[in-house]
Amino acid sequence: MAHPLKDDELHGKQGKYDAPGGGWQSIRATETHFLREKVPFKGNALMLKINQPKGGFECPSCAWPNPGKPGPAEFCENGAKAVAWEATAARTTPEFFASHTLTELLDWSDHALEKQGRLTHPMRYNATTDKYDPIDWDTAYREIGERVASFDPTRVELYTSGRTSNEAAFLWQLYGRMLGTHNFPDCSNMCHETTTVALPQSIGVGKATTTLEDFEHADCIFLFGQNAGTNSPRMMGLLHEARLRGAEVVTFNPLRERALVKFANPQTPKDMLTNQGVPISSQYHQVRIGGDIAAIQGICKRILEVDDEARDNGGERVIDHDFIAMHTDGFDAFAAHCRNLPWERIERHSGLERAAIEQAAGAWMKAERVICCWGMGITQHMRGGDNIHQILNLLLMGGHIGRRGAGACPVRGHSNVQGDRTVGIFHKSGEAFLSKMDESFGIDCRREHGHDVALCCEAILRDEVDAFLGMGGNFFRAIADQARVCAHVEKIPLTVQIATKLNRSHLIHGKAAYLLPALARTEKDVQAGVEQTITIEDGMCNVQGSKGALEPASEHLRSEIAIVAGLGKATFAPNPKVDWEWLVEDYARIRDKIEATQPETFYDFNARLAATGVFHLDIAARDRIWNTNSGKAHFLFPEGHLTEDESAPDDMHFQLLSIRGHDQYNTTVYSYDDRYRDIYGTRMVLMMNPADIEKHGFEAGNKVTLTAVSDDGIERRVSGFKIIAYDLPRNCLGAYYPEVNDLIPVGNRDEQSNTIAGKSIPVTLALMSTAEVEAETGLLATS
Ligand SMILES: Nc1nc2c(c(=O)[nH]1)N[C@H]1C(S)=C(S)[C@@H](COP(=O)(O)OP(=O)(O)OC[C@H]3O[C@@H](n4cnc5c(=O)[nH]c(N)nc54)[C@H](O)[C@@H]3O)O[C@H]1N2
Ligand SMILES: Nc1nc2c(c(=O)[nH]1)N[C@H]1C(S)=C(S)[C@@H](COP(=O)(O)OP(=O)(O)OC[C@H]3O[C@@H](n4cnc5c(=O)[nH]c(N)nc54)[C@H](O)[C@@H]3O)O[C@H]1N2
Ligand SMILES: [Mo]
Repeated sequence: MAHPLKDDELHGKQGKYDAPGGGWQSIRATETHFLREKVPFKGNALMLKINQPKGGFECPSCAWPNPGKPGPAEFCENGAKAVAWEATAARTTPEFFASHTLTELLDWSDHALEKQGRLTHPMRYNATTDKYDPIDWDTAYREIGERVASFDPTRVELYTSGRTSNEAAFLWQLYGRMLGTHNFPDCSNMCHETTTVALPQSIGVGKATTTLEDFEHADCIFLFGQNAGTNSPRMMGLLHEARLRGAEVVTFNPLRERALVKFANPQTPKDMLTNQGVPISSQYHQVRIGGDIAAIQGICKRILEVDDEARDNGGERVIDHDFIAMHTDGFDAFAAHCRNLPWERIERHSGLERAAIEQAAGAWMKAERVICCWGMGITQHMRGGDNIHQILNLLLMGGHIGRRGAGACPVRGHSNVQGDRTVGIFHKSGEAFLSKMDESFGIDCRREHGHDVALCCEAILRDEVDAFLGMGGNFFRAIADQARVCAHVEKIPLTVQIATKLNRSHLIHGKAAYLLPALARTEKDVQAGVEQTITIEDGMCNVQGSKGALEPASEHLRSEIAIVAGLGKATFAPNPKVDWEWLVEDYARIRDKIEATQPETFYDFNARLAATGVFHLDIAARDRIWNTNSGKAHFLFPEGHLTEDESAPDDMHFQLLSIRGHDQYNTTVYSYDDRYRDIYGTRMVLMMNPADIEKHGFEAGNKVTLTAVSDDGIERRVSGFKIIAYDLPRNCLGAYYPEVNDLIPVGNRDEQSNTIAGKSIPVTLALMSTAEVEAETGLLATS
């Protein structure tokens, strides 16, 4: 690529003097974050309890699984940040709320809000003073319960963020179903819902078919749209090991993510002595944003070419035809589609050269065991489901499902986002589960489908929501079309947020509003005199116990489970089959109920938990049992797509992707630095290809306004982003989430699953005038 800037002037550069991902900087960062939160780090017993199967707590950060035999310090830099952030010595007390109106707090940054520390008291909004006042729990339960019970249940929304335990999530959906709602917007609707919907269409199950052990046997690992170094750092150890034993790692990502280029494993003495690290990706393909369908079909085309040639010349076949014949359907149509695709189109749509795609196909053809991993770069697209189908086609062509060392590995986000869905947080639950719920609790669950995140936002926009209750998370900051949706929230009669720290969603409130502080996962949860264990399910389907180790941040905190029970008791007339207090006294009783509603999945739940502390849920596709309509795995592809020019890249607008920085957990901003991308002290940057900067008459350092391209006639723009030169494909831009969320139309989502398309945001750019920049600087100076 011809850059007007030299490589060493690029942000995120990866020249030979650059530090690898991980390494000493990672250890130093871990200590710094503990110090900042005034939590002692050296010899900290807390960190020795993390991710241990019995008696330890599960890291509240990502969903990457624990190894079979966890090391004594089984955590990563970003897990440590999450723990330090939760274990902070800082407190957001009633005195804090007494001295700030919510209007005033709205001007604070996300970082400043959460930095106040842990919430300590239940609070109720006072419209006269525009402040939160303390309230006692029983009054809060009673007032909320009475209001909620008075509404039309189809106008009540129950949001869930993925840190919630299985037990809390199960009671949460029970609460909703008793009410008569099926509106369960869930953070997965902005995340891996695409996977949950598309993967079963291909192979009959919506979860990973791999275990960690498979990674030890893989010859070739594809990484599509996933930044493991920041978002699932414990995966890096496995990739590091895979490379050292000669496996190929083939990455498709518009950005050169530092840890995927080179990584020094903090657990490996040699890496730490030299601070050199190991090259992680043996091939790095900077695919155009949204270009993965073309890239993967190109790989498949190449594989077919080689296989056809072998067939004609009596050579060794590279496609697993026996597997295809026995286990799949749709192959012939897919093969014909790929054979007919002109290379010119593949190159244009993927942004990759034919030779690069052939090289990736070469790695696949050499390998006996292939794993494909993917993250938000695949799911958060208008054609996210099609993306996933193509990844599965690539696996199915080689019979790479149900084989040791091979499989499909969606890398999930929140530590229990997968489990929340498994136990029943779902706006489209099926009859089998609902009838068991009815039977177990003597209720009558609503059968019609309810709202996911996108439908909930649209209901808010139509002023059709009477109550919004959030179990964790930061809904009003994480969603698309933020400004538009938030402008309607003041019309909602009741908003309730259950949280650990203050965030923007607590300031954007309904006419009546409550903020209820919950125990965090790192904290001891004592009920009826006994320390309780909760469970979570990681991204590879392991269900495990977690027991907090710290004293609670405040004596007034209640567990999420106790809070739902408190609300339940205050909302409903007594029901002999739902004894809320009895359930809270011993969380094993909730697990028994989970088992009763899903006996095939959770048989012997408590016994299996007690035996080993962790068990793997059965995944039929691992045994080549395909729970699809036809009983076979399916080759699926979007008919017509890529044969027309409708979505070809053009020069008129840019595609913007929104990503996480290294010092961030979703809407939680730990600091303004992103070490891996060489960006320090600010998040208001726009990553842009140097040749595009020049072509459009900008200069690095210019401040610009981004305007969304959409056909609904609504103007969406965000300003104040500083252009930085970055190594990413032409016509592609990168910026941080949630800073750009105002730009994303709520209608911009995956066609099949409704997942917000946070990685394909068509935008145009305009230079800010001097007056605009000055006005903005003035604003900053006064806030
Ligand atoms: N420390 C930390 N850990 C986290 C989180 C966090 O915020 N901080 N968040 C958690 C959550 S909820 C989630 S869902 C996960 C998210 O983890 P990731 O899935 O890694 O999420 P993103 O940061 O959004 O990064 C997506 C990656 O996809 C690439 N990408 C963007 N568009 C495309 C495309 O069109 N094609 C391809 N091939 N690649 C593309 C981006 O360059 C980026 O590297 O992490 C979880 N873990
Ligand atoms: N543009 C764009 N938008 C995106 C994304 C993107 O990549 N780009 N990513 C999407 C994705 S993948 C996701 S998952 C969503 C995230 O959406 P959410 O899950 O709603 O957001 P978080 O930022 O994870 O929520 C942080 C808050 O959770 C609360 N919290 C933390 N721990 C606990 C706990 O143990 N209990 C309770 N009750 N509360 C707790 C704290 O108060 C904290 O402020 O954002 C989505 N939005
Ligand atoms: Mo996520």
